[in-house]
Amino acid sequence: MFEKILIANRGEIALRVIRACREMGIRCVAVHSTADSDAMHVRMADESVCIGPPPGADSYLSIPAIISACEISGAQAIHPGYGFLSENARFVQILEDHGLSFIGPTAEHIRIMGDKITAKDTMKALGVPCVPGSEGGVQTLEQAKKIGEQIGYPVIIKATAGGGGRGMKVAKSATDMEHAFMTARAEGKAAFGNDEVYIEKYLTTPRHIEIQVFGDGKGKAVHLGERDCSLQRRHQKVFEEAPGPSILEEQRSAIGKVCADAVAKINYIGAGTIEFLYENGEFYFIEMNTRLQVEHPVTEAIFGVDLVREQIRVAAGEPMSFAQKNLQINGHSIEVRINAEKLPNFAPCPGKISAYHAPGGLGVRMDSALYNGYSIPPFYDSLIGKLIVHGRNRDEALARLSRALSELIIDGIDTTIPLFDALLSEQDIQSGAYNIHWLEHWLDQKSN
Ligand code: MV4
Repeated sequence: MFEKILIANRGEIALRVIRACREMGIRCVAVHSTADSDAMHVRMADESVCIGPPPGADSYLSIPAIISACEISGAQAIHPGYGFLSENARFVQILEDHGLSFIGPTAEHIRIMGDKITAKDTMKALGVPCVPGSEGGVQTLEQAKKIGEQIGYPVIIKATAGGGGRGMKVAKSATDMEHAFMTARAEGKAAFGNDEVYIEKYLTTPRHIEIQVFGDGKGKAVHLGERDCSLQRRHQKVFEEAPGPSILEEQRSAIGKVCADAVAKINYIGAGTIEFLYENGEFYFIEMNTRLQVEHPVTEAIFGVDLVREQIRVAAGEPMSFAQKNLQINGHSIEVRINAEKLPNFAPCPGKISAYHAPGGLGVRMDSALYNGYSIPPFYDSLIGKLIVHGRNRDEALARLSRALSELIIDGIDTTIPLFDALLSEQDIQSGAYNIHWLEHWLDQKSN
């Protein structure tokens, strides 16, 4: 097992990794920018290294700075958290070439899943159901129009280097195709330096259901059910739950087995998420994320496993501590993301925390790096905490969420907390009747 791990991240996810390390008797090194000298992850780690000025590009995204911090501190492995370098194949390749361990998948797997066409081709060949669409990339407008006729409108044109909603354009009919095709290509070129696009049937009212998978890198893999992450605003998740309110046990085990078998076959190592659109009882693969996700705690809650501990174990060459037959769902879990943002426009709202009180009690987990008197710097993501609740069933989880929100105090800045009080009083949220468009429609209605 590793003796010392460097955490190439900040905020709540850095604390999450430090906590797993501590329980495993592993020492941990925090890295931080000059804007984060007072951050909780620096205080909580065993040691820390300053890696550069405030902008992410010069600190948490700086490969030389992070590798230097590894050498200075003698860390043998790096946990990337989410965001920053977590899905950077070039970074992982450099670590592999220098004998440092990356706590995550191989550079090759990150590369495959980072290109959405290659990801889809790979998953399709492994028997994962995909959205009907083009075979690979589409080079010309003529080809695009032909595919539009074949699969039927509406269609969506997606940049292969995109993902997370960037470089996507919907064409409602053949008339829209030229504009949508050209715009998606131009956005792909501008944002990612890659103008290759592919086309899919546009699903109008799906849910976003993602399957958590975990592999040992040696041909064994399991699934840990699904999360419903349909409640999003501008491709940012706001509220996530597990299990999905619309998913039946037979469907869960069927799609879960397909996903586990697929990642087992490619010797995938560590945590991964296979994203699907789910409509009329069918799953359609869209993307795979090769990292630990923000919303992983809802899966941890219902399965009673520590996903970060397992990531560290398999990265060190140890076996996973569970097999599929040991994984049973217990109850229901919901996460809400607390952002330093001002409603109704979700404008980033950094500043000084004048009072902080975290909720507690049975079935409540608050993952946050906040403390009383902390100043949230303006340079990074606005996520400042995740409130995760667990109950024996969905109604109990909802009641517990409402109770926990009533205990939570974050003063001095604006946050998304009031959004959740409002959401919890909505019948559709109470019954679980929502899709990927529900939140934006609801926010639109509220503002008019
Ligand atoms: C789609 C789609 C409908 N049909 N693909 C958005 C982000 C990226 N991960 C994929 N996305 C979508 N792909 C087809 N064929 C609708 C979306 C989409 C969406 C997906 C998940 C959660 C929220 C969303 C909001 C708008 C559009």
